Parts: sequence; structure tokens; C-alpha cells
Amino acid sequence: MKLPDNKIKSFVENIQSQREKNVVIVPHVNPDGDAIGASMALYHYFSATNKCSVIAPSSSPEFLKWMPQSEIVLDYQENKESCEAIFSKADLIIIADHNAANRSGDLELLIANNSAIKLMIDHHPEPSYPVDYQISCTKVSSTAELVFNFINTINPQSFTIDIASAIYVGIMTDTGNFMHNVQPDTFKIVSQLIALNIDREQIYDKVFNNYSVDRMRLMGYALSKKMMILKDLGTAILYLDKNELEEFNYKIGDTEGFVNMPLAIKGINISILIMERDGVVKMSFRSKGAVAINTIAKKYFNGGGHMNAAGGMEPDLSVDQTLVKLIEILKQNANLLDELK
Ligand SMILES: [Mn+2]
Repeated sequence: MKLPDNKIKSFVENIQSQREKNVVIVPHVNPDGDAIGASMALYHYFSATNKCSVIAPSSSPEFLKWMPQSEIVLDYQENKESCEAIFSKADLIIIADHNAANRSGDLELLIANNSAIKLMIDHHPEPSYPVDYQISCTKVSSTAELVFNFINTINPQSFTIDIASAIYVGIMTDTGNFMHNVQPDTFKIVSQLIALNIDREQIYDKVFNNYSVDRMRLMGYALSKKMMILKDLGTAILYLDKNELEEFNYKIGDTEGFVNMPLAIKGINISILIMERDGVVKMSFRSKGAVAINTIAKKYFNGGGHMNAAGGMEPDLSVDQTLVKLIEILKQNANLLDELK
């Protein structure tokens, strides 16, 4: 369990004692449930004492828009001028759920050139974000869990049901509803969230049973027509190009969770999703147990991440060409993958 140290604690207490101080929270580009959950929890916490804003580098997924007050999340792409005005008055910028400057997307330079104090709260390995303070720990389920510890250390009396629900969204989504990355402390925290009367069933229903017909049909298409099984390598690859996504009226977040599905097949320990987005081929990697799939993402596909969940991209190839390259690489690394099993 990573806690803010005394320096961070007294800095934050000082900010909170001055109502006119401005706090700006920044989730990562293409924010997910943890990025928005952690950011909203911090928003609810800080807005009780300060002026507070959440500025996202790109739009939030639809399945999170039910969250209380989530309409305050500003999409930089849609509100450049007002976001820049808010940044110009920032006293504290909190970098949430990412640890590298380029994950702030188009906000990277605005943040780099900003004189506000910067605090990073994140659970990804190898932090490189230049900040004044960092709470960085990979041994937690999610950034939301770190936000719980942060608030619990500074002012445990300040938890509200909105803070608790937002933290729960982050933990639930980053663990795939408590299937992976769960630590003993995760459940201790969840027990405290339940004691705060969060509605777990309603949160689950709103997050996971909130898909469009298009998304359901795209999933069916991907699993039926675009899933390659490499039995000898215990690997499944899903691959979707731009035209296919357009055919199913793809919206951001629609392919969320696809990559985990093939792991339900007996004998499949590695699952990879390849898809074309914003003119670039993006990849998601998942593995089970001791298979460190992030090594492949990092070494060959300009990416990285957690041992069992990583991302990558391929700037120069099409989806089909990436598929060929990936199969070749997996074959070359068969021994490595095998040893790790
Ligand atoms: Mn996360």
C-alpha cells in the first residue's frame, strides 16, 4: 500500500487551506474507467475545499457518463480555449493514471510549460513524468486504489458516497471486475467503500451492461470472423481494420474488453487485439500467469505496460501486415513464452 509521504501531505493540506487555489486533474489520453474514476474521486475530494477542474486530453467513454458530475470533465479537443484559461490559473496539476508525459496527449506541452506544482498518482511501471511529487506504486490494482490511500491519509473524514463510487469504478474496471491485479489491500479498500454505502450492483450494471447494439455486433463479428488461433503458441489474435470498425459505427470504447475474451478459451494464455485507430495500428496485449507479454509489446511494438496487460503500436504497417509481423515474432519467441508459462 503506497501512501503519500509527509511532504506531500503537508503540501496538499496547505493547498486545501486556501480556497482560492486552483487544482487541475488530468487523466490520460483516451481515458478508461480507472483514469476517470480516479480523476472524479479527486475532483469530488478537492472541490470541497478548492476550485477544481478535470481536463482530459480526449473524450471520455460513454459508459462512464452516468457518473455523478462527470459532465464537469472537459475534453480538451472540444474546449481548447477554456481549458487553456484554466491551466493558466492552475496552482496544482494532478497527473492521474499515467506516468509518461506523452500519455497526456495534446496536453503534454501545456503541462510541461506550466509553473503549477505537479503531483503524479499512478500505478504503471517505470515512471518518467517530470513532476514535483509522485505517488507511484505498481503493487496496487489501480490508480483509484492509490487515490483511496491518498484521501484516507490526508483526511479520512472527507469520504463521500460520490468519492467512494468513483474509486470503486476505477478498481472494478482496472481489475476486470476483480479478476486480475487484485491484491489483499484491494479487498480491504473495497470493504470500506461498501461501508460507505456504494451501490455495487448499480455501478456494475451501468458500466458493464451499457453497450450499444453496434458494439455487440462488432464483438460477434470479431470473435466469429477475425480471431486467429495459434494453438501451439496458446495465443489468440483479434484484428480489425478501419473499414470494419466503420461498418459497425465504431465509437471510442467499443472494443474495450474484446482482448480479454479469448482468454476464456481452454489453452489460450495470450490474447492480442490489433486495430486501426486514428490512422495508426494500435495493439492491446493480455496474458495469463507468468507469461510476461509486456516484454513483446516493449521490444517490438513501441509499447509496454504491466506483465499481463500491455499496449503497443505499429506506425508503419497496416493491420494485416502487423498481424504477419506479430505471428513471426511470437514464433521466434516461442521458447521465451513457453519458459514463462
Ligand atoms: Mn489504471
